[in-house]
Amino acid sequence: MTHPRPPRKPSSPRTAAAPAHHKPVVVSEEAKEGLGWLHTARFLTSAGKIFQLPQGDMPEIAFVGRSNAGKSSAINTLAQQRQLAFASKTPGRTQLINLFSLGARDAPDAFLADLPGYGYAAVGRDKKLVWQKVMADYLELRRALFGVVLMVDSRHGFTPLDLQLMEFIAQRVRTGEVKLLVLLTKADKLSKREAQEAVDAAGAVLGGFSTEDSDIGVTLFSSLRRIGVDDAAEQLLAWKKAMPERVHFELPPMPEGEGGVDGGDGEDGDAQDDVA
Ligand SMILES: Nc1nc2c(ncn2[C@@H]2O[C@H](COP(=O)(O)OP(=O)(O)O)[C@@H](O)[C@H]2O)c(=O)[nH]1
Ligand SMILES: [Mg+2]
Repeated sequence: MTHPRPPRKPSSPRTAAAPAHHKPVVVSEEAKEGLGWLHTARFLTSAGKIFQLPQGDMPEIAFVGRSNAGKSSAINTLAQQRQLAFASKTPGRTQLINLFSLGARDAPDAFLADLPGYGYAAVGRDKKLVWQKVMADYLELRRALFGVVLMVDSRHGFTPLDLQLMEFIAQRVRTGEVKLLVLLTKADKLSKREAQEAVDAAGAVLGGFSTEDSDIGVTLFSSLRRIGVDDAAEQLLAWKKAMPERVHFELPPMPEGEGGVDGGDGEDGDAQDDVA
């Protein structure tokens, strides 16, 4: 299998993101196509353990971020579905990885993985170690991981846990094996100047991961005001177009018992994630 060239060069962070208060009137064809693709997202399975996820060569895009960063909202906004992703409100519930399929129903072309939010204030050291293990296992086992979409609250910038996550993926990001898109979320809360500062600060962090081969993007984002949605959709479509031709894939049988929809917790998509 050949590795396709990244669609976009140079691969340094795209700091020329749309200004926070700019409402685009014209939507590019790429953004439309990207949103159309993302709209096909449908729930496939949940897994409490990485090894319960379907194996195969399906390219996967992982959504990661600190609890409350706006990850569920971003997924719902990009998929244009109100309740696709939701936060569990039940304390002590096993943290789940939710997997969604993208593309035609009979021929999915990618997975979207919603990984557990991290950094929940009430979580102690043990839970943090569990999270680290989950992330390490995920990155180890998901060989077909194609890209990571990292949600960072634009008001706070990269937190220590975000930087830790970056270290987990750094090697594969630097080689371009894993692409990275950083959404600076809740950009509607920032003034123009603060928005620019947020973009600059993120660019400075991401510069440390940028190489000739890397494919790293950053954009201001707001689910509330639809800032950066078209940008993100364009970027994800570019990823889709760069995905390798799949050799073979069949959906394996669903794991018994564990997993399944996080029933009953999904009514309030705004609830805060919990890594308990
Ligand atoms: N102002 C603003 N608030 C947002 C935005 N996106 C999410 N939120 C709020 O931030 C909180 C956490 O959002 P959620 O998507 O559940 O975050 P998650 O824990 O990362 O999945 C909720 O109260 C949301 O209403 C946004 O674009 N703008
Ligand atoms: Mg959530």
